[in-house]
Amino acid sequence: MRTRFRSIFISDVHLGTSSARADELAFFLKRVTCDHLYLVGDIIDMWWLRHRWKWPASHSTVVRRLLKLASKGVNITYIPGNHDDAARPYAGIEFGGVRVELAARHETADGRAFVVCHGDHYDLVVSTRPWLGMLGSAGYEALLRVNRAWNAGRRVLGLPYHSLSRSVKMRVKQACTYVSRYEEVLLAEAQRSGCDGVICGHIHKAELRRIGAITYANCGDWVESCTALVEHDDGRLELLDGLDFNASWRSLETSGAVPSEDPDPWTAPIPSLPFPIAIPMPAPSRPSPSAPERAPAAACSS
Ligand SMILES: [Mn+2]
Repeated sequence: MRTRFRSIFISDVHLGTSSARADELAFFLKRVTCDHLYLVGDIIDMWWLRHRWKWPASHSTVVRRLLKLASKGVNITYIPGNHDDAARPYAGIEFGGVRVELAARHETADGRAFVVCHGDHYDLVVSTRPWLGMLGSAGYEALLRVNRAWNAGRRVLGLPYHSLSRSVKMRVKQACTYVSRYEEVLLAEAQRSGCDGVICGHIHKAELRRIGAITYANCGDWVESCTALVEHDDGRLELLDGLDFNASWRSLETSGAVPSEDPDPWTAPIPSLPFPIAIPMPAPSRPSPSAPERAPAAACSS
């Protein structure tokens, strides 16, 4: 049993960093289905992987569940971002049902056209000193690390999750002007290309807003806020809080209202084998007592 959408857009997962909320995303991916799934960049953080390899099992689970959706007929479009730019040369190629594109054009069920792109190309247009160059840098990683410690403390006290890094970021005035400039530039881009809107990621700030005739949608991220942009069957777009979505699924499953998912066949514990394993073995052939003894090797050398 899965929640159905027409399309799902996810960005900025940053697999390969300890900040990726891969457990939550894996849980989410197992409970949704759709016709179109767009991975809107920065899915795998190749920048970070170059420095420090961090790949817990949950990160593989995310990749596997994506491939599983592809095998079930979901059209997956992967638009690499700046952190997974190493995948950009593969644009136009399909791997395991996942099509790589630099940007895409998505038409909603109600006939609106959207430009789908990661959005990092507009960094330079937006600012001469791109504040978001920090994303992926040690500074941002440190902020996320503080955020994890902060939330571990809150969990102990029984308090809900609160993104410290997000509130710090949003208080920085420079960041605020950056975000609004970024949105403006992408809106202008959508208008210029004759589309009804733009769907992007990159700045880790989920948004769904209509400005004039143009819609600006940002998928957010799965390192802090865990958000996904979804399109319903009637073409209506909605910003989904992944943590809320997962929480309602968890309560349905624990209450027994829906059958709880089987454990992943790949991650489920391997059943123990009966030991000793009963494999029929041929009887060992023994030399007959009449056979002559082989001469010792030393005797041959003379
Ligand atoms: Mn990015």
